[in-house]
Formats: sequence, C-alpha cells, structure tokens
Amino acid sequence: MKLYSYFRSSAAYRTRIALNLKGLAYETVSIHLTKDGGRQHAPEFRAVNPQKRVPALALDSGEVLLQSLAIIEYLDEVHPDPPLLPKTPIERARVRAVAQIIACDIHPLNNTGPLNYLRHAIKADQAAVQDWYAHWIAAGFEAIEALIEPGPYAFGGNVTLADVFIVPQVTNAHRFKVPLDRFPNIVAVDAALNKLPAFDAARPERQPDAE
Ligand SMILES: N[C@@H](CCC(=O)N[C@@H](CS)C(=O)NCC(=O)O)C(=O)O
Repeated sequence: MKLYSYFRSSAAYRTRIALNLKGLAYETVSIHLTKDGGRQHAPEFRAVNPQKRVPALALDSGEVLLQSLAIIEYLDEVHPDPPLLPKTPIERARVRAVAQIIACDIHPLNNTGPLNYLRHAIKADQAAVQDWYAHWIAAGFEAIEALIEPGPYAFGGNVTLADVFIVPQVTNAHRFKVPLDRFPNIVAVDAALNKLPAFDAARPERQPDAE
C-alpha cells in the first residue's frame, strides 16, 4: 500500500497510527503541502485525489481511498484485529462521537485553507489567527474532556478510534502552543497512548519527510 502523507498533516497522522496498530506495512509518498505553492495542487496528485488533500491510501489493487475516517474504518473492517470500535452499538456511537468532534468540528476550522483565508482574505493578523485556532481546539476539547473515561486510554484499556484521533489533535495543540491545563483527562490519555509503539512510530518527527 502507498500512503500519500505529509509529516505535519494530522489527518495523515491518524491514518499512520491506524496502519501501525493493524501491523500493516506501507510506503510513504510525501506530498509537501507548502513547497511550490503546495504540491497537492500538482496534476499528478490531483489524478490520485481530486480533493487535493492528504491522506490518500492507494491499495495494492490500485483502488485509492480518501478521507482519514473513511480510510481508517475501511482498515478496521478489512483487518478487524485489533478492533478500533467496541462491541456494543452504544459504545461504538460514543467512540465515533469523539472522533467526529475532532474530524468534523475542530480540524476543518483549523485547517490550512481556513487559516490562509483568515490571513489573506480577511487580513487577520497572527494574534487573531492564533486566537481562532486556540478557540476551536478549546471548544472541542471541553466536550471531549467530559466524554472520555481514561483508563488509561479514552474509553478504557483498549485503544479505539477516539484515541487515534485524539493524539494528532493534541500534537496540533502543542504545535500552536494552546494551553491544555483545563484538559487533564485528554493530557493523560495522550501521554498513555504515546508510549505505544504504533503511536510513537506515527509521530510527525519520525516520518521520512520530517523537517
Ligand atoms: N477531512 C479530511 C481532511 C484532510 C485534509 O484537510 N488534509 C490537509 C492536511 S491535514 C490537507 O491536505 N490540506 C491541503 C490543503 O488544504 O491544500 C481527512 O480527515 O482526511
């Protein structure tokens, strides 16, 4: 399999964690998101992913999968061991809710596109962009802090989809120096997960394209 990735992309980071948890080997194809105006816009990559974003996962069959949540759920269905979703429908809905707070409510507002729009179209200065970034992380993390039940991972002793999404989002928060003192559960879960080899190997600084 080939993972179209960028070391700093948190959506690619989620996918790397899931591939590692499943013990699946893959080749990294780095798509630099800022060089040359963003190499995701090159026609060769647009042919892979018409949305021009990472991650994209090219399967051995030649099929290309897009969107981290869809890719990770596909991997979980095809390689069910270890499972990333719990057994009961209620537990599964709780786990998916946390993953979706990150994937659907925090990350899209803090992604490169909206931040560049704030900077260039709305002429927001760096302080305003930073406030925006921290605001949406805090809003989502407030909910997640109340929803998770560390033990030591977000929902007990088994790693779930929620954990796969939490760690990259915490990394983004650190990168933008967003204070996390109000979120001790999230900080504890992140620390426990980063001790696992699958999470450690997926860190941005461990990637072949890290700068
Ligand atoms: N919802 C998508 C988000 C993918 C995404 O926006 N990736 C970012 C990097 S984290 C990207 O490729 N941005 C390039 C751009 O916006 O031009 C997912 O979960 O896969």
